[in-house]
Amino acid sequence: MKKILIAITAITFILALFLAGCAGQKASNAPQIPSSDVSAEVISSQPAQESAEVEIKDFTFTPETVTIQKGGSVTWINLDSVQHTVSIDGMADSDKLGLNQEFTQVFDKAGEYPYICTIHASMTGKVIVK
Ligand SMILES: [Cu+2]
Repeated sequence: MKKILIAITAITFILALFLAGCAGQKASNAPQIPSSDVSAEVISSQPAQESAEVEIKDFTFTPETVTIQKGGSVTWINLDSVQHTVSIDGMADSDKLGLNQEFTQVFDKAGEYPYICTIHASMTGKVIVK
């Protein structure tokens, strides 16, 4: 009985692979959206996450803009040996963050929150809360 079950499982598996192969072939024959459009779509339609992480490295916030959902949080981590801050206008101001130090802020209201590093005015970023 066990052997039969194994055989059925194996056949099902092979059949599934075969069907997947056919489907793949069909898809490649069908008219396709140019791959450049696909990647653009992926970037623009990236769903908002509940939380995000921003790396501070080489005097840059990366990614410069993050989109999160209401109630989510953003955590910044400083990967520079130089100190930086995360100063969100009218909301929060991290202390000076040393190497590998983190700062987390929760965002309860939808909106756009530009922020800067008060030590290096050229360092800017934005949190979009949806
Ligand atoms: Cu800085």
